[in-house]
Amino acid sequence: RDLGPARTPTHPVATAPVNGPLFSVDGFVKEFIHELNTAQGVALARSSVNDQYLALARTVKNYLMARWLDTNRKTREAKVKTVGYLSAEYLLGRQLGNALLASDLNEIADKGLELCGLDLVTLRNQEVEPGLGNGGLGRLAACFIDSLATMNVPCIGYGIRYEYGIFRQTFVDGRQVEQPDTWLALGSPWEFPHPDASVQVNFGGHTEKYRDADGKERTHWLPDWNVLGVPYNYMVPGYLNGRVNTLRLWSAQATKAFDLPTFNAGDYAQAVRAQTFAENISKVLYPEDSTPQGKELRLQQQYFFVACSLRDFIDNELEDDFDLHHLDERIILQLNDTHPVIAVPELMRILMDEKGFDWDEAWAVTTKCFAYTCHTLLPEALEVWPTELLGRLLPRHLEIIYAINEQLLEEVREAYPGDELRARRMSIIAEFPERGVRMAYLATYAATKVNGVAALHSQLLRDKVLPDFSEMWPDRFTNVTNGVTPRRFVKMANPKLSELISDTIGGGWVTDLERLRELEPFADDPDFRAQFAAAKDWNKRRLAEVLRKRDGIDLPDGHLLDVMVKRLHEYKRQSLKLLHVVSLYEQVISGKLPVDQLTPRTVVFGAKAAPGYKMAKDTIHLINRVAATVSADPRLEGRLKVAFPANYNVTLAEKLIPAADLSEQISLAGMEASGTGNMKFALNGALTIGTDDGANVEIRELVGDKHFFLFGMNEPQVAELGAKGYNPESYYEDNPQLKAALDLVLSGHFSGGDQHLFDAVVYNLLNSDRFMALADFQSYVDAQARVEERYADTDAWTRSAVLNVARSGFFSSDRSMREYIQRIWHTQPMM
Ligand code: B1H
Repeated sequence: RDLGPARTPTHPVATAPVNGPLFSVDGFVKEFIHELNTAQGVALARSSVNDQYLALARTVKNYLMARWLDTNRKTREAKVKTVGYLSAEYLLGRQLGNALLASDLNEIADKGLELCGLDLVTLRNQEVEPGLGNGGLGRLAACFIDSLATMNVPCIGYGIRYEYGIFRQTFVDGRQVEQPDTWLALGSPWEFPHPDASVQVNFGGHTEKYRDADGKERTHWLPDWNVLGVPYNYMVPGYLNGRVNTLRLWSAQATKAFDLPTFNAGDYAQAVRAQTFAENISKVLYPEDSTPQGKELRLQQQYFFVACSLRDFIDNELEDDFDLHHLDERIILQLNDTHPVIAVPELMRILMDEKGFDWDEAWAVTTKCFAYTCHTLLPEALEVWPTELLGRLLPRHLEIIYAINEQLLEEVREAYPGDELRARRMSIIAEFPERGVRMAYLATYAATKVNGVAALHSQLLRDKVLPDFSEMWPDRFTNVTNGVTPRRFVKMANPKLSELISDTIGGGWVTDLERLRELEPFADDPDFRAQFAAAKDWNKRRLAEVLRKRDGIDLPDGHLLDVMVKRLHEYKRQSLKLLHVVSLYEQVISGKLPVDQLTPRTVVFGAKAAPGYKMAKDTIHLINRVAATVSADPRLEGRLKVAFPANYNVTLAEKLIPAADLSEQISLAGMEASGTGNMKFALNGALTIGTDDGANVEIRELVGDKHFFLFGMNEPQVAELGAKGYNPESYYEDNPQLKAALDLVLSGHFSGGDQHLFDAVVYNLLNSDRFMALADFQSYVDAQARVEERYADTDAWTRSAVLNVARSGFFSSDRSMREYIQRIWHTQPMM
């Protein structure tokens, strides 16, 4: 974009960026009323809560603005290496609370609003969270950019500004019904659109060869359609450090508003078709978690944001005369899963076709600029784009991918002469079931580093998903265990616990989470434990209020709060949790278990199912039916309750996780790459019942076996059982407790007598049970008995909970970022 010649303002006010006069309550009130009057155009007396929220958001934004402009200027001047985080998802959660926290304005805002007769909590609750992600992968991106800003590391997060984020889940007769997520409807105060900095993105067409002035053969892409990418900038404020990084999300727009001749001819609908078509690209987030569907629009989204981002960085972030042979000195592009991997051939294309590099030069630069994170082990989650589709949409990129593959295969054949099978296995081009591009292989071949997201996952990645690559390039593979930001998920979400921690060990833990270790001795201090338990109780009461208002759900007092919140997926095994609930219930109503021996327990589920994932949706339906039946049955005397609040999201997580006693992390071993919810629970003093999977392994190692309820097969045992031949029905036949639970579902007890309503779920477990829930059932039930035993001893439970907090400091995303910086990115914090 043309910024024109540099300006040297003569008036002193113009040289210093604006800085809101917010250092006092008075200054705050002035600015807030000013925003309300001038931006919203209303008087305080006539303003709506939304007006007030928007004015408050702008007031905080104004305060951060000087720091943002300053950060940008300093980073540009320093010409340091930047992290370009490429992610199709950012599950940000609400912005206001985080911005207030990062700028230390909570107290001032609270007092200032009170003087206006307003209440900060009410205004904060007005914000609709930007749900621009599905689950863990998108939330991880949000935690990472928070940590980088807090650690003073230059980073631009690049992604898509979906007009509709993850769908809003509602239940109709217990079944999931999706509503569009209209997060922009009431105005979005956190974004800064820059239509003047739009970039063009091309699609389709064909390629041509030609000879350049030096007689070298070159290729030229002649696309046949294009769209504009409009950047929307978001602030990413560091915690109390004055740094504000940028998240740049792209929105698609038609290059031409409409086709005038067609319009003049009277065909209005036809005249605006191109516009609708273009704008579809950033219209909606694909609501698939872990199972990409391979749709054309999705490939368009992927190329769209990646092309915008590379163009933006090269043209707008680098100096005009920058020598791109040294691009790796200024950026490291982190590929958040395979979704942005089309950036690899895009950079090759730019360097060769636009900048005149020859192949080897371009490849040398490209391979230094990318690093790749894999987030899965499920084969169906590994993206393979049909060459037919890719070639139609991006003909030049497909050519480049073929050429990359030729080079790869040549290297393989040289390293392993005669091993043609190996070459075929490692080919980026798959031949079956149709010809397709294996994006994970392309990423692995092009990247400086490839990492998994927990120790076990990284090991399995090497051994099972990419064994040939890891054999050929062992040093390329590494692990960085995921983390979560302590700012949002402890300090903000759990103010009472945070206060207790800060009163006990000082406030340094918020940016140095390992300091939580200093709490260890206090696990044995009855006074500390009492305060710790009081914070948990406060969180439970707060949750009860939220669930009552939000969902009409009553949370009973004094229950063990047992929480399973995450996307609904068979491998995560919500059905196993449900079988445990049904089993407890069945034992009571059949008289096998006296009701007074039941530990009073409320089980909370939160889960969205991908709209096309039938088994997941049926499971939701069953959970809701069980919840209704169990919670209403007087024979349980209120000692067992199941609650399933709809539309689990970041906002609800911030209330649920701090209140939980028990964290359910029960995926089949070897299936959950890491998990990050597991970390949030442990840091908020919940005990985990979990399998030896993902980051659970590391949580258990750190908090200690005694303070973690392990159950189920480990990964080698799973592999062994699979190899031997798994027969789920034998577990049903051999285990009367399991049989009784499944039979109760089959009897129609939860479905008003309909004996077939849940056949799909039950017979899937009995006949196939791909994730071996029945095999782990008994072990799970036994572990739950150990949970109840510990819970009965309040002191012992609280002691374990304190130790979970004290020993989980490792799971800060600051630590994850430190590892990426040192082992993968080789970037420096500034100052
Ligand atoms: C994770 C995904 C994912 N792994 C495809 N893979 C998607 C795959 O839209 N898609 O097509 C969306 C998401 N998400 C999760 O990443 C893992 O299951 C978790 O175990 C992990 O904690 C998280 C962050 O690394």
